[in-house]
Amino acid sequence: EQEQEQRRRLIAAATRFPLPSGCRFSYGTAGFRADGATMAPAVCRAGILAALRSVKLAGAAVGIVITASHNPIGDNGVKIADPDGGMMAQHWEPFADALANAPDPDALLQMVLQFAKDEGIPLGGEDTAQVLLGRDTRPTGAYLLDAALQGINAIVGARAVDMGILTTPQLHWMVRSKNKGVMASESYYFRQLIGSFRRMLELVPKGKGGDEVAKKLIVDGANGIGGVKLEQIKVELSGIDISVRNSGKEGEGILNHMCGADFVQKERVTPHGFNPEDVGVRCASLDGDADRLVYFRLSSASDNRVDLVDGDKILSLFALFIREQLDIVNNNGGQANKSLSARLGIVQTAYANGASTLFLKSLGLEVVFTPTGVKYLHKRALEYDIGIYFEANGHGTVVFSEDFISQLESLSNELSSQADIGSAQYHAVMRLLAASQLINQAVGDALSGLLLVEAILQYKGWSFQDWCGLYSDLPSRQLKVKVKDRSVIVTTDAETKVSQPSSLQELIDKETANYTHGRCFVRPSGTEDVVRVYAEASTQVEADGLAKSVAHHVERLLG
Ligand code: G16
Repeated sequence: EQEQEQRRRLIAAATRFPLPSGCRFSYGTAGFRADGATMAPAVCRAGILAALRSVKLAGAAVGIVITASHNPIGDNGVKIADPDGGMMAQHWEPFADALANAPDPDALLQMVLQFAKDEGIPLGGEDTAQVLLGRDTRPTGAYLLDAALQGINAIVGARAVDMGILTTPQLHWMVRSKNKGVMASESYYFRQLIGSFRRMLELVPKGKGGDEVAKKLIVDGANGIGGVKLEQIKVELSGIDISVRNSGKEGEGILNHMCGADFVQKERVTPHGFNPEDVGVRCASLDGDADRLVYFRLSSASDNRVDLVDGDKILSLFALFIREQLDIVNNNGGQANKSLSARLGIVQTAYANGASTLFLKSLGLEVVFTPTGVKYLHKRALEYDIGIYFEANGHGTVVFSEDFISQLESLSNELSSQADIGSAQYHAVMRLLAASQLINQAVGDALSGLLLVEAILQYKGWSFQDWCGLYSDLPSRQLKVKVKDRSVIVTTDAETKVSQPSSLQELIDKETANYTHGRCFVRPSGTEDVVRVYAEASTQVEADGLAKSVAHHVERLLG
């Protein structure tokens, strides 16, 4: 009987959201994305998938976020979070693709039954799955939430919990918390952010920070959910004076349009809502679902260019801070039982500015590369005791291994029992502990990243200029090329080389050789229907020239 009920529900859900002919979904860099109005079949099926994933993992909570992040307001998308709060395990992506593209209800039913059999997923039980859902502020969000709920409910025994309108990282945090037995509520998330930020500020050495570091910060909320949440908590963030622009309030503007982290990082100009009075003030920009963060400063009142601090420089600031705390602990301690052993690793992608990689390596840090996509970087970062990863576009976080956190806890206990709580060593341990609580362990989170940046600037007594001047970015240019079928481009070596079509790589090499410090690569986007071209060279004119000539080859070869 349960089996019949299971079949009936799957057929009903698939019938309710039929796949239009000619429609093809692909689980890309960050899940399925397309025009929001066309997304319901994929979102419903993502609901089925998430519920199956939860059943497979013995009922652990799994997450669904309905968002198209930095993309235009008309787009929407869906991504699935695994029980640890990270992205869904990649070996389920082929099934995700197949399910999303199942041509009719019957094919979908057979596919699910076969997959369940192959994977040993017991269907038909009671209370076998739970899925937490969140969505951003897009107008198609409510409609797609309903599609996701119907997908989840198509699996017998699955329970859906709508967590409301959230930033993407909040939902990832909630999934992780739920499975760790911590309260998975927004108020708990805020309490953790506010509490650990306060502790970080209490640990700023006297004489540093203080009044030397400007407390004023203007945040561009991209007219998305991040600005809304920041408005909610900013009064409780003593120690900084935040004003939010593009906060998403009625009349302030359109989501991600002429504003937000992607716009500022790519265009390097002032976002909408800023004016000459803001020249010199430290500013930050979030994207539509607040999982990206970049900083900037208006250079002058006479034009709209900005000095940009991108993900690479945020990463560099975090790396310097963490390394410094480790050095304080280990140099002061001397005795083996009072030191910390930590493998610190940095993860970047091909988009990382070459100057940032040189800077990090000059500090003696280990730097590794992965393809684009948080799902790759995060996984690689988990291989270290402390893994710091960032994409240049502002996606990133710092992950601490459980073993390292235990080391910190036992060292802090030991030092406090020996009344060493005034020591520099104890303070450094406490700073690392507070940072590990502040920065989101599940995924890159613009709000927690912003608070960690602010706390570190105060700790170091640094101005925006001090930070920006860590190294000079090599001039770079990113272009998008529309082609007939972007999937014909296949890349290798963490996307630095094209393997198919092979003639394309030869052309890129030939062009690059014409430029001093030239570097260039192309890759198909996993979130938009375009091929991306990235070029770096010793002057802006050269970087532009290199990007343009390679874009031209892509256009010519792929139509
Ligand atoms: C997503 C991913 C990022 C990736 C970006 C662009 O960001 O989470 O890791 O860098 O897409 O990817 P692509 O170049 O493949 O289009 P977001 O902010 O849109 O979720």
